[in-house]
Amino acid sequence: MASIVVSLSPASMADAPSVRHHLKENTKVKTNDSSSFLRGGYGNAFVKSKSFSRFSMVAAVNVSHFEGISMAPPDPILGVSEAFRASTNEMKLNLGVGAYRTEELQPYVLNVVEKAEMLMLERGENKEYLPIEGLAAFNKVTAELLFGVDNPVIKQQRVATVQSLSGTGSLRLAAALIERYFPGAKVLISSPSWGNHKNIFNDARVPWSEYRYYDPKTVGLDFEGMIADIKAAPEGSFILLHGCAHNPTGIDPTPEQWENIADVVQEKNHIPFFDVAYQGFASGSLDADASSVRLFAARGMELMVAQSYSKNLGLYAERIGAINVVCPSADAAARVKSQLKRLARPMYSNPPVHGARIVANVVGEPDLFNEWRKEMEMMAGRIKSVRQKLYDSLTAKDQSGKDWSFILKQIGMFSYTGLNKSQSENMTNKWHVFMTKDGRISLAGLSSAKCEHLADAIIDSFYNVV
Ligand code: PLA
Repeated sequence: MASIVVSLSPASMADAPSVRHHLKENTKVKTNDSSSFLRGGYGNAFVKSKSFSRFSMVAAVNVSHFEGISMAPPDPILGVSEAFRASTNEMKLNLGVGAYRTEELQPYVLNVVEKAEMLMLERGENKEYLPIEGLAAFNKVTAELLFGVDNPVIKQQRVATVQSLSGTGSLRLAAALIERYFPGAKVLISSPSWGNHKNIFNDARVPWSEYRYYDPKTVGLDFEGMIADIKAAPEGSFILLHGCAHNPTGIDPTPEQWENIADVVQEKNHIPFFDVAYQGFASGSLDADASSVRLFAARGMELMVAQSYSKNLGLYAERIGAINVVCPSADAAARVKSQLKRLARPMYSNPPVHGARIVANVVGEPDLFNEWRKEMEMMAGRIKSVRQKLYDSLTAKDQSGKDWSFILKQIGMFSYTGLNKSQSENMTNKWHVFMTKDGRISLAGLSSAKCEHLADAIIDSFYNVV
């Protein structure tokens, strides 16, 4: 029910003592017709003003514009961190979001990042707006890091690179490009995938469907299903592929399987759309983790790649990444870039500079670059060692003979445990292991010291909860 406030301005009140007698200031008049307020585009509280001969009456609409908005559910991934922060239990462990922690379970700022920041301070750099496409030095090194400096797509200037708001913002910008220039084109997303992929395409009004990816029976890749679904997609679809360290499964195609995927994508005239959120973080090698993208580029295909520096440089909160579109010519790349800029301008105008300068310094300076590679190997190595330790603990504790070796076959910062929703809930409610409800755990948030506790929690949840 809406209410109307009728008020009189003091000046008119002075002129109209008899009216004042009947209408006190802020008299509320109730009405049922809330729809008329919405229909009429009543943007302000004071919406209607009528002049009478001796006074002017202003009717203020007191209906709330926001009261009717319902509570959104917590984000399936970032909501886990909120719940973790709210818990007071001493044993609590946050294996929800994919964020690297030290063995002491503390956030980690890379030494190279601190060094780059010192350099930036010494240079006394300013805080002027960046151009819409971002920092030129960043755009140059980020494309080179992805494709390799000597790649023909770089040499021939066929890549349109635009700095954007980390991986998510880069995907969103690409989604906007699809919506504008490929109306009706579908994006195919792996089943399962990083949960936010669907949100991004929904919000950009880009239709999507899923292709088979994970086979729970083998705890591996459903390669035949994947190929069949990519084949069955309408010609010219965008095929969203995780460049490395598939999230959430940790299962990547083999090099031969990548070749087969490229065959089908090419055959069907699809456009490969890579999400590269973990370059160098999956295997410890920047080149190995970019090999899927380079394999497609080497075939002369047009493709898109969203990049993120959240994980590999630990720049989560700096929101630094890029969208790269490989075009058939330098001219086409310039045009595509101009359109990406045109899409970015009304969305967020231009990207932040701090993270871009860090990346440009680290990737562009040989000493820092080498140090970065070592730190990345160290991070990837720590994740691999807790992966091994978790496996060892599970096999030592579980007397049933269950084969847990799938954990060792998975790549990257996550392990897809196979725990279902209620088992995952048991992990949190009983064992204080905070994780997403799809059974994914972030090994980057695990320490060696907590492996035994985690193994106990997994075994209990797996065998005692259905
Ligand atoms: N793409 C994939 C496959 C990701 O896993 C993530 C992050 C992103 C893109 C986006 O990251 P960015 O915007 O920070 O660059 N996924 C995290 C965090 C690590 C998240 O959900 O936002 C995850 O826990 O899955």
